[in-house]
Amino acid sequence: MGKLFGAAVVLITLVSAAFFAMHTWWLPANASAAGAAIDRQMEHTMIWTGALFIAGQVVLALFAFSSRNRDSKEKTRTFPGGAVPLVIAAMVVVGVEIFALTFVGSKAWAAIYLAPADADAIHIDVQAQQFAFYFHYPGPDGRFGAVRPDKIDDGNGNYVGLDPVHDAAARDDIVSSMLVVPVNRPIALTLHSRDVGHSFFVRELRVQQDFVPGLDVRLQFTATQTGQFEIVCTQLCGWGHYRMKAYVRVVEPAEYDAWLESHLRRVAAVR
Ligand SMILES: [Cu+2]
Repeated sequence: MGKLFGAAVVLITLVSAAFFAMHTWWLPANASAAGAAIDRQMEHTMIWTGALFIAGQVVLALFAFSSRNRDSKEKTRTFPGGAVPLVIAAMVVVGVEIFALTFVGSKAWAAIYLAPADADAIHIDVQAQQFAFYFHYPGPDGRFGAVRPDKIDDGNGNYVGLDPVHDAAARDDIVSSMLVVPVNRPIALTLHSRDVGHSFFVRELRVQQDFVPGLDVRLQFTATQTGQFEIVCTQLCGWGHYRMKAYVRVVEPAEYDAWLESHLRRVAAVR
C-alpha cells in the first residue's frame, strides 16, 4: 500500500506541475508597460513555490515508500527527534521564501503604487457600484466636478452625483460606462466604491486592485497595445457579481480625441 501511495503521489505531483511548466492555463499576452516586471515576478514565484511543492511531495512519497508496513508485529517507527524539528524547519523554509519573494517583488509593486503620477498622465475617476463600473473624465477644463451623493440619480443617468447647474467644473465632465484611453500614455485611476467592496481586474494590463467605500485608491498603468480588454470585478460583491464587468478600449491618440469630442457634444446637448 505504501509503495502504491508513494508512486501515486509522485505521479500526481509531476502531472500537475507539468501544466504550470507548460503554461496550459496562463495569462493572455501582456499589454502594459509594467507588465513585464509583473510577469517576471510571477515566474519567480511559480518556480520557487513549485520547487518547494515538488520537494515536499517527493519527501512525502519517500516516507510512504520506505515506511510501509512489512510486518504487522514490527514496532511503529517514528522520525528521530519527533515532528517538532520538522515543523520548525518547514516554517523557516516557507517563511524565508515568502520574505525573499516579497523583497524581490517590492520594486515592481512600488512602480505601480508608490510612484507619483506622471506629469502628462490622464486622470480618470472610477466608480464601482453593485453591479457596474462608471468612468468619470474631468473634461477640457481638467477639473473634476464635485461628486455629491445626494445628486446621484441612476434613473437620470447621473451615476456619480454631478451638479452641473450649480457647479461650473462639472459642466464639461464626461461619465462613461466604458473606459477609453490612448495607447502609450500614463493613466492615473482613482478607484472608489459607492456601496460595498469591489475589485478592478484587467488581465492584459496586469492590474488587480480591491477597494472599499470611504477610500480613494490610486492605480496607474500605461497600455502599450491597442485593443479591447475586459474589466472584471473580482470581489464577491452581491447577487449580481457574476455579471459585474466593463471594458477598457485602448485606442490611438487621434481616436481618443474623437471619442472625447463626441461625448462632449452629447454632454453639451443635454446640459
Ligand atoms: Cu463588484
